[in-house]
Amino acid sequence: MPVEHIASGKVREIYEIDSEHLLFVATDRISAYDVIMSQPIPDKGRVLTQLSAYFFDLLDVPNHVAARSLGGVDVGLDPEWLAGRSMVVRKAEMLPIECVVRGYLYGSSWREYVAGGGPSTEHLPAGLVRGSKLEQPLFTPATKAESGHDENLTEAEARALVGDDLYETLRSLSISIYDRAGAHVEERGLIIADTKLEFGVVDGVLTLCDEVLTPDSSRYWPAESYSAGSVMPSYDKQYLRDWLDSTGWDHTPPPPRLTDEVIANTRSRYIEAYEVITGRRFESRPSQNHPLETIA
Ligand code: Q0N
Repeated sequence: MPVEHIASGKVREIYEIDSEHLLFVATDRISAYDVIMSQPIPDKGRVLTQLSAYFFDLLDVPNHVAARSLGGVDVGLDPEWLAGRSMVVRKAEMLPIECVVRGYLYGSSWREYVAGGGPSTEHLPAGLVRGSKLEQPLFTPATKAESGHDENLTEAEARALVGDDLYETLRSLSISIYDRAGAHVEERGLIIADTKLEFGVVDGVLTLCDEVLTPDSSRYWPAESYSAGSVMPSYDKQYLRDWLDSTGWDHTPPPPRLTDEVIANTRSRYIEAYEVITGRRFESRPSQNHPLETIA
Protein backbone atom coordinates (compact mmCIF):
# COMPACT_ATOMS: atom_id res chain seq x y z
CA MET A 1 0.00 0.00 0.00
CA PRO A 2 1.59 3.28 -1.05
CA VAL A 3 1.41 5.84 1.77
CA GLU A 4 -0.25 9.17 1.28
CA HIS A 5 1.91 12.27 1.43
CA ILE A 6 0.22 14.68 3.80
CA ALA A 7 2.62 17.51 4.49
CA SER A 8 5.90 19.05 3.45
CA GLY A 9 7.98 21.16 5.80
CA LYS A 10 11.06 23.12 4.85
CA VAL A 11 13.22 20.08 5.44
CA ARG A 12 10.78 17.28 6.27
CA GLU A 13 8.09 15.21 4.62
CA ILE A 14 5.15 13.58 6.42
CA TYR A 15 3.22 10.58 5.12
CA GLU A 16 0.16 8.88 6.55
CA ILE A 17 0.62 5.19 7.29
CA ASP A 18 -2.78 4.43 8.84
CA SER A 19 -5.41 6.09 11.02
CA GLU A 20 -3.06 6.13 14.02
CA HIS A 21 0.40 6.52 12.50
CA LEU A 22 2.46 8.93 10.45
CA LEU A 23 5.83 8.49 8.78
CA PHE A 24 8.19 11.39 9.47
CA VAL A 25 11.03 11.69 7.00
CA ALA A 26 13.92 14.09 7.53
CA THR A 27 15.36 14.99 4.13
CA ASP A 28 18.88 16.27 3.49
CA ARG A 29 17.54 19.68 2.52
CA ILE A 30 19.03 22.62 4.37
CA SER A 31 17.72 26.13 4.74
CA ALA A 32 19.62 29.26 5.55
CA TYR A 33 18.07 32.68 6.02
CA ASP A 34 14.73 30.90 5.50
CA VAL A 35 15.65 29.86 1.95
CA ILE A 36 16.11 26.20 1.02
CA MET A 37 19.44 25.60 -0.68
CA SER A 38 19.36 24.01 -4.11
CA GLN A 39 21.57 21.09 -3.06
CA PRO A 40 21.26 18.71 -0.13
CA ILE A 41 23.77 18.09 2.68
CA PRO A 42 24.28 14.31 2.47
CA ASP A 43 23.23 12.47 5.66
CA LYS A 44 21.86 15.60 7.34
CA GLY A 45 18.38 14.09 7.68
CA ARG A 46 19.89 10.95 9.22
CA VAL A 47 21.97 12.93 11.68
CA LEU A 48 18.93 14.90 12.86
CA THR A 49 16.71 11.82 13.05
CA GLN A 50 19.29 9.87 15.06
CA LEU A 51 19.93 12.81 17.38
CA SER A 52 16.23 13.24 17.98
CA ALA A 53 15.87 9.51 18.68
CA TYR A 54 18.78 9.73 21.11
CA PHE A 55 17.06 12.46 23.12
CA PHE A 56 13.65 10.77 23.02
CA ASP A 57 15.38 7.79 24.66
CA LEU A 58 17.24 9.94 27.18
CA LEU A 59 14.20 11.89 28.31
CA ASP A 60 11.75 10.30 30.66
CA VAL A 61 8.74 11.82 28.91
CA PRO A 62 6.01 10.16 26.84
CA ASN A 63 6.87 10.72 23.16
CA HIS A 64 5.27 10.12 19.80
CA VAL A 65 7.80 7.59 18.49
CA ALA A 66 6.12 4.31 17.57
CA ALA A 67 9.03 2.73 15.67
CA ARG A 68 12.47 3.77 14.50
CA SER A 69 11.88 2.33 11.07
CA LEU A 70 9.28 0.64 8.95
CA GLY A 71 10.81 -2.75 9.59
CA GLY A 72 10.61 -3.71 5.96
CA VAL A 73 6.98 -2.74 5.40
CA ASP A 74 6.62 -1.47 1.85
CA VAL A 75 5.07 1.97 1.82
CA GLY A 76 6.03 2.75 -1.74
CA LEU A 77 9.06 4.87 -0.82
CA ASP A 78 12.70 3.97 -1.52
CA PRO A 79 13.91 1.98 1.53
CA GLU A 80 17.54 2.97 0.89
CA TRP A 81 16.58 6.61 1.05
CA LEU A 82 14.36 6.16 4.13
CA ALA A 83 16.96 4.21 6.10
CA GLY A 84 18.01 6.12 9.20
CA ARG A 85 16.01 9.22 8.33
CA SER A 86 12.48 8.07 9.04
CA MET A 87 10.41 7.38 12.13
CA VAL A 88 6.94 5.98 12.55
CA VAL A 89 5.07 8.23 14.98
CA ARG A 90 1.71 8.12 16.69
CA LYS A 91 -0.79 10.63 15.39
CA ALA A 92 -1.35 13.31 17.97
CA GLU A 93 -3.69 16.23 18.49
CA MET A 94 -1.05 18.92 18.24
CA LEU A 95 -1.18 21.80 20.72
CA PRO A 96 -1.29 25.27 19.15
CA ILE A 97 1.91 26.64 20.71
CA GLU A 98 5.61 26.02 20.20
CA CYS A 99 7.19 25.50 23.61
CA VAL A 100 10.44 27.45 23.61
CA VAL A 101 12.81 27.37 26.57
CA ARG A 102 15.70 29.81 26.81
CA GLY A 103 18.60 29.60 29.20
CA TYR A 104 20.34 32.50 27.48
CA LEU A 105 19.11 35.78 25.99
CA TYR A 106 19.63 35.47 22.25
CA GLY A 107 17.90 35.47 18.87
CA SER A 108 14.36 36.87 18.73
CA SER A 109 14.26 37.41 22.51
CA TRP A 110 17.42 39.46 22.42
CA ARG A 111 16.00 41.52 19.55
CA GLU A 112 12.83 42.18 21.58
CA TYR A 113 14.85 43.05 24.64
CA VAL A 114 17.06 45.63 22.92
CA ALA A 115 14.06 47.10 21.14
CA GLY A 116 12.73 48.02 24.58
CA GLY A 117 10.86 44.84 25.52
CA GLY A 118 8.49 42.36 23.94
CA PRO A 119 6.31 39.36 24.73
CA SER A 120 9.14 36.95 25.48
CA THR A 121 11.06 39.38 27.69
CA GLU A 122 8.25 40.75 29.84
CA HIS A 123 9.61 39.03 32.97
CA LEU A 124 13.30 39.89 32.48
CA PRO A 125 15.31 42.38 34.55
CA ALA A 126 17.12 45.35 32.99
CA GLY A 127 20.85 45.31 32.31
CA LEU A 128 21.23 42.07 30.38
CA VAL A 129 23.45 41.85 27.32
CA ARG A 130 23.30 39.72 24.17
CA GLY A 131 23.83 36.13 25.25
CA SER A 132 23.44 36.74 29.00
CA LYS A 133 22.78 33.57 30.94
CA LEU A 134 19.34 33.90 32.50
CA GLU A 135 18.97 33.31 36.22
CA GLN A 136 16.26 30.73 35.51
CA PRO A 137 15.44 29.10 32.17
CA LEU A 138 12.59 31.06 30.68
CA PHE A 139 9.52 29.54 29.00
CA THR A 140 8.74 31.72 25.96
CA PRO A 141 6.04 30.03 23.87
CA ALA A 142 5.46 31.11 20.28
CA THR A 143 2.75 30.74 17.68
CA LYS A 144 3.09 28.12 15.00
CA ALA A 145 3.48 29.78 11.65
CA GLU A 146 3.39 27.38 8.70
CA SER A 147 5.19 29.90 6.56
CA GLY A 148 7.17 32.82 7.82
CA HIS A 149 8.35 33.30 11.37
CA ASP A 150 6.91 32.06 14.61
CA GLU A 151 5.86 34.95 16.78
CA ASN A 152 6.59 35.12 20.47
CA LEU A 153 3.52 35.15 22.68
CA THR A 154 2.93 36.93 25.94
CA GLU A 155 2.24 34.67 28.88
CA ALA A 156 -1.41 35.81 28.81
CA GLU A 157 -1.74 34.98 25.09
CA ALA A 158 -0.25 31.53 25.55
CA ARG A 159 -2.46 30.83 28.59
CA ALA A 160 -5.50 31.85 26.53
CA LEU A 161 -4.52 29.41 23.77
CA VAL A 162 -4.08 26.30 25.91
CA GLY A 163 -5.72 27.11 29.26
CA ASP A 164 -4.01 27.79 32.59
CA ASP A 165 -3.59 24.20 33.75
CA LEU A 166 -2.04 22.99 30.53
CA TYR A 167 0.11 26.14 30.29
CA GLU A 168 1.62 25.40 33.68
CA THR A 169 2.17 21.74 32.84
CA LEU A 170 3.85 22.66 29.55
CA ARG A 171 6.05 25.24 31.21
CA SER A 172 7.34 22.93 33.90
CA LEU A 173 7.72 19.94 31.57
CA SER A 174 9.52 22.02 28.93
CA ILE A 175 11.91 23.50 31.48
CA SER A 176 12.65 20.09 32.96
CA ILE A 177 13.44 18.75 29.47
CA TYR A 178 15.75 21.71 28.84
CA ASP A 179 17.48 21.16 32.19
CA ARG A 180 17.94 17.43 31.57
CA ALA A 181 19.30 17.88 28.05
CA GLY A 182 21.44 20.81 29.14
CA ALA A 183 23.05 18.78 31.93
CA HIS A 184 23.72 16.02 29.41
CA VAL A 185 25.46 18.19 26.83
CA GLU A 186 27.30 20.24 29.44
CA GLU A 187 29.40 17.16 30.18
CA ARG A 188 30.32 17.16 26.50
CA GLY A 189 31.38 20.78 26.44
CA LEU A 190 28.23 22.26 24.92
CA ILE A 191 25.59 24.76 25.96
CA ILE A 192 21.98 24.67 24.79
CA ALA A 193 21.14 28.35 24.53
CA ASP A 194 17.50 27.64 23.69
CA THR A 195 15.28 24.92 22.33
CA LYS A 196 11.88 24.57 20.73
CA LEU A 197 9.58 21.69 21.69
CA GLU A 198 6.22 20.60 20.33
CA PHE A 199 3.65 18.67 22.27
CA GLY A 200 0.48 16.85 21.32
CA VAL A 201 -2.05 14.60 22.97
CA VAL A 202 -2.14 10.85 22.18
CA ASP A 203 -4.89 8.78 23.81
CA GLY A 204 -5.36 11.55 26.37
CA VAL A 205 -1.65 11.63 27.28
CA LEU A 206 0.47 14.75 26.88
CA THR A 207 3.17 13.62 24.45
CA LEU A 208 6.45 15.09 23.23
CA CYS A 209 6.29 15.24 19.42
CA ASP A 210 8.17 16.47 16.37
CA GLU A 211 11.98 16.44 16.49
CA VAL A 212 13.76 17.20 19.75
CA LEU A 213 17.03 18.91 20.59
CA THR A 214 18.46 18.85 17.09
CA PRO A 215 20.69 21.67 15.88
CA ASP A 216 17.71 22.73 13.73
CA SER A 217 15.42 23.15 16.75
CA SER A 218 18.00 24.24 19.30
CA ARG A 219 20.91 26.64 19.55
CA TYR A 220 24.03 24.72 20.56
CA TRP A 221 27.14 26.65 21.53
CA PRO A 222 30.61 25.33 22.33
CA ALA A 223 30.98 26.14 26.05
CA GLU A 224 34.64 27.11 25.63
CA SER A 225 33.80 29.98 23.31
CA TYR A 226 30.83 31.29 25.29
CA SER A 227 31.02 34.87 26.38
CA ALA A 228 28.10 37.12 27.24
CA GLY A 229 27.91 40.21 25.08
CA SER A 230 29.19 38.63 21.89
CA VAL A 231 27.76 37.11 18.75
CA MET A 232 27.89 33.35 19.25
CA PRO A 233 28.62 31.01 16.33
CA SER A 234 25.95 28.33 16.10
CA TYR A 235 27.42 24.88 15.96
CA ASP A 236 26.26 23.83 12.54
CA LYS A 237 24.83 26.44 10.23
CA GLN A 238 27.03 29.40 10.97
CA TYR A 239 29.68 28.14 8.63
CA LEU A 240 27.16 27.96 5.77
CA ARG A 241 25.72 31.38 6.63
CA ASP A 242 29.19 32.91 6.68
CA TRP A 243 30.02 31.39 3.32
CA LEU A 244 26.71 32.58 1.84
CA ASP A 245 27.42 36.07 3.14
CA SER A 246 30.88 35.98 1.56
CA THR A 247 29.22 35.53 -1.84
CA GLY A 248 27.25 38.75 -1.39
CA TRP A 249 23.92 36.89 -1.69
CA ASP A 250 20.97 39.06 -0.59
CA HIS A 251 18.98 36.20 1.01
CA THR A 252 16.33 36.16 -1.70
CA PRO A 253 15.86 33.08 -3.91
CA PRO A 254 17.55 31.64 -5.82
CA PRO A 255 20.43 30.95 -3.43
CA PRO A 256 23.98 30.53 -4.78
CA ARG A 257 25.04 26.98 -5.68
CA LEU A 258 27.04 25.47 -2.85
CA THR A 259 30.55 24.31 -3.66
CA ASP A 260 31.58 20.72 -2.92
CA GLU A 261 33.81 22.05 -0.15
CA VAL A 262 30.97 23.98 1.51
CA ILE A 263 28.72 20.92 1.33
CA ALA A 264 31.41 18.66 2.82
CA ASN A 265 32.29 21.09 5.61
CA THR A 266 28.66 21.68 6.53
CA ARG A 267 28.05 17.95 6.60
CA SER A 268 31.07 17.45 8.89
CA ARG A 269 29.73 19.94 11.38
CA TYR A 270 26.39 18.11 11.62
CA ILE A 271 28.14 14.78 12.09
CA GLU A 272 30.48 16.29 14.66
CA ALA A 273 27.49 17.64 16.61
CA TYR A 274 25.94 14.17 16.61
CA GLU A 275 29.14 12.46 17.70
CA VAL A 276 29.97 14.98 20.42
CA ILE A 277 26.45 14.97 21.87
CA THR A 278 25.81 11.23 21.77
CA GLY A 279 29.35 9.90 22.18
CA ARG A 280 28.48 7.54 19.32
CA ARG A 281 30.05 7.16 15.93
CA PHE A 282 27.77 8.30 13.09
CA GLU A 283 27.21 5.65 10.45
CA SER A 284 26.99 7.19 7.04
CA ARG A 285 25.13 5.68 4.11
CA PRO A 286 25.83 6.17 0.43
CA SER A 287 24.03 9.28 -0.71
CA GLN A 288 21.59 9.24 -3.57
CA ASN A 289 20.17 11.86 -5.80
CA HIS A 290 16.70 12.10 -4.42
CA PRO A 291 14.08 14.17 -6.25
CA LEU A 292 12.79 15.65 -2.98
CA GLU A 293 16.21 17.03 -2.18
CA THR A 294 17.49 18.68 -5.28
CA ILE A 295 16.12 21.77 -6.90
CA ALA A 296 16.99 22.33 -10.56
C1 Q0N B 1 2.51 17.06 13.08
N1 Q0N B 1 3.57 18.89 12.55
C2 Q0N B 1 4.32 20.10 12.63
C3 Q0N B 1 7.14 19.37 9.04
C4 Q0N B 1 6.66 19.05 10.41
N2 Q0N B 1 2.64 13.19 16.15
C5 Q0N B 1 2.01 14.02 15.28
N3 Q0N B 1 0.74 13.76 14.94
C6 Q0N B 1 0.10 14.55 14.08
N4 Q0N B 1 0.68 15.59 13.49
C7 Q0N B 1 1.96 15.92 13.77
C8 Q0N B 1 2.67 15.14 14.70
C9 Q0N B 1 3.99 15.46 15.06
N5 Q0N B 1 5.05 15.74 15.36
C10 Q0N B 1 3.35 18.03 13.53
N6 Q0N B 1 2.90 18.53 11.49
C11 Q0N B 1 2.23 17.41 11.79
C12 Q0N B 1 5.76 19.88 12.40
N7 Q0N B 1 6.10 20.22 11.06
C13 Q0N B 1 7.01 21.35 11.07
C14 Q0N B 1 7.51 21.62 9.68
O1 Q0N B 1 8.06 20.43 9.09
